[in-house]
Amino acid sequence: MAITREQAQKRLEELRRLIEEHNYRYFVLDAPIISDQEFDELMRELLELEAKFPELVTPDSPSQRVGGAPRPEFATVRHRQPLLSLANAFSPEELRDFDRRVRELVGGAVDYVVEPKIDGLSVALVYVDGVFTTGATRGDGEVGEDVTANLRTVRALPLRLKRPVARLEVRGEVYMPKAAFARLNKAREEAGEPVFANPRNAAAGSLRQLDPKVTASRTLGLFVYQVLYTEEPEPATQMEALDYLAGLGFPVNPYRLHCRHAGEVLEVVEEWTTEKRAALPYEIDGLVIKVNSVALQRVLGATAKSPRWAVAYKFPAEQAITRVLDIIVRVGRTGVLTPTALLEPVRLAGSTVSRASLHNEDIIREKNVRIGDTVIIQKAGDVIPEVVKVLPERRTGEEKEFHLPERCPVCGSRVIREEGETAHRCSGGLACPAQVKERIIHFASRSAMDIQGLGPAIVSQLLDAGLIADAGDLYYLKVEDLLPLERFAQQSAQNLIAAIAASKNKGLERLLFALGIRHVGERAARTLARHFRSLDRLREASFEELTTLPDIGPKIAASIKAFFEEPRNLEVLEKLRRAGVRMEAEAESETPGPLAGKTFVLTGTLPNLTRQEATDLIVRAGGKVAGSVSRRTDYVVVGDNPGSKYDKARELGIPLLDEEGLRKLLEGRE
Ligand code: 1X8
Repeated sequence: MAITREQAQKRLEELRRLIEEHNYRYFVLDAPIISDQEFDELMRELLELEAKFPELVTPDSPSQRVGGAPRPEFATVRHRQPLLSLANAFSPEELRDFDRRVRELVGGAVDYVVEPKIDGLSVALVYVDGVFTTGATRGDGEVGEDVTANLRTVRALPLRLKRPVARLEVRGEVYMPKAAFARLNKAREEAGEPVFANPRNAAAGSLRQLDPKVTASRTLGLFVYQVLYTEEPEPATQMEALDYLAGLGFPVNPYRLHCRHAGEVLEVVEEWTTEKRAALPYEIDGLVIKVNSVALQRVLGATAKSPRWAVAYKFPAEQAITRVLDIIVRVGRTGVLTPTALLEPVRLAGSTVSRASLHNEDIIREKNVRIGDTVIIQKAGDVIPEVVKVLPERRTGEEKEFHLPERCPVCGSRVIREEGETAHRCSGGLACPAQVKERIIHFASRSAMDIQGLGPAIVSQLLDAGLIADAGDLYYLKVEDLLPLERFAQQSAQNLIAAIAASKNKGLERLLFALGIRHVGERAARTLARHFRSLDRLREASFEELTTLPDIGPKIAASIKAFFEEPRNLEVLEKLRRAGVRMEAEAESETPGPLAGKTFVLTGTLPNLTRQEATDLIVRAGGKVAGSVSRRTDYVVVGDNPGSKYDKARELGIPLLDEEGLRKLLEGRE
């Protein structure tokens, strides 16, 4: 039955209210009353209705939480009042000093509120008529970045307040929970991407993404703790302000303590330092102590940098001293080598620690960690212990410097480090047991060799049974090998063997992609296949020749060279060749381009074409572009201010072309 626009409008309003209510119960109150499936069902209905009536989508619709279109850069937002930072107190004595100053300035007794100091990123949120309209980072305190679209993806953030306050501005902290931080860093380490040093950086990195979909994929939380502006009567105390914010639907940290005097504050601080902190699912780096009365806050005012009515008490970092017994190297499934320190076991923040990540060789050099060193360790984000510093005064002279091995500890292939990267990688991707499973899954995948029926589970089974050790072995499998395995019967075994055999003729382009040469995606594989037309020619290509191709930059070229220099990879290629896997491109069925078989060299600036455009035109017409002039060069294309290639061409008597001459050739006019 067709639904009218009016009916849709009404149902949409209802759905939005329901979904946000359940969102609130789940993410703010932590007390859901419906199942995830029921919630998904409401969301699905909303999305379907909005798809039918796109003009009815509103900015406060829960559908907007999935992340909108990426933007080229952030707009800046000037804060209505500066978002100040807090002065720090590093000891109970400094807290007493703070209290003494406050009492002197106000001339009497003062009560305080103590709140956890969330290790995240400060944001200012603006609501107009109860609807979330703008959110900005703190920035330098005066001007921040407009991250509204990213903030919408934070589930705890109310898109609509429980009451339509005409205008409301609040301050809060966006953070990444400890578990989400650990998960994110693990994935990044495996992917060879730099890890975040702490949850704060991870939260900041996630919120300052130009693509809101990336933010949406990260788990972020929010606590709101300050009213910057409201058109309603202002709360008289910080305790009331927190109740006020909670009443509007904001997530407010449940740990807030009213203390009647500094003595109580110190007791609370002691309790938090020793026990409470470690039990929280998010990182806090201290406590915030605020004068409770807003009137007294006004009296106290602020210095240029921070309010006089609040202070941040910083916890001492949880550290321990131990010894580095050894440094071992793990190889991840993408080939990244990660050094890990094996430690003399020691108690730290509620658990026994016996290893610490050293991340990469740069960090080992920077901290100058040697095997045998006595070190201070600490738990970053209370999740991954890390080495803070070495105690050089405890050295005996027996300590040994550590270097990452030149050969992969798992397969013995050469270890390489790409320019501009901190990660070291094993270059024997095709044969390295640490990586081989992922490699084979990729090799068999749909856009690669497209071997039907060879998914992750079967690959694991074949590896575990010792039937294959690399992708080359697939082509030597027989039906009888598979029959004893679980999940295989005569028919399914025959099907798989047939699918493997059929993949031999998928062509060079797919093969090049399937090999999983780092940085060689489908596009680069196509360019390489069209240009070189055989695996052997590609293997012999110089770095120079590779980089003259469109889409092939120095990074890809270096990675191709490294791939073919690794004997373990060549062994796998040899297996593929002997099995009859086609390693040549098909004969072009189309008529050859007008420049087929001709080699060009470019020098100088052409009037209407960039170097890349000229290269593309020549390659597309079947020609080749080389980096230097030799007797085998057919034409040199000369622009303004040509270099020594021009002189060389004249010396060798190679025909010269200007842009117009090149165009004539391309069009077959000459
Ligand atoms: C920073 C923070 C404050 C609070 C919690 N976490 C923070 N990171 C709070 O007041 N509950 S206040 C603050 C600041 O003023 N710089």
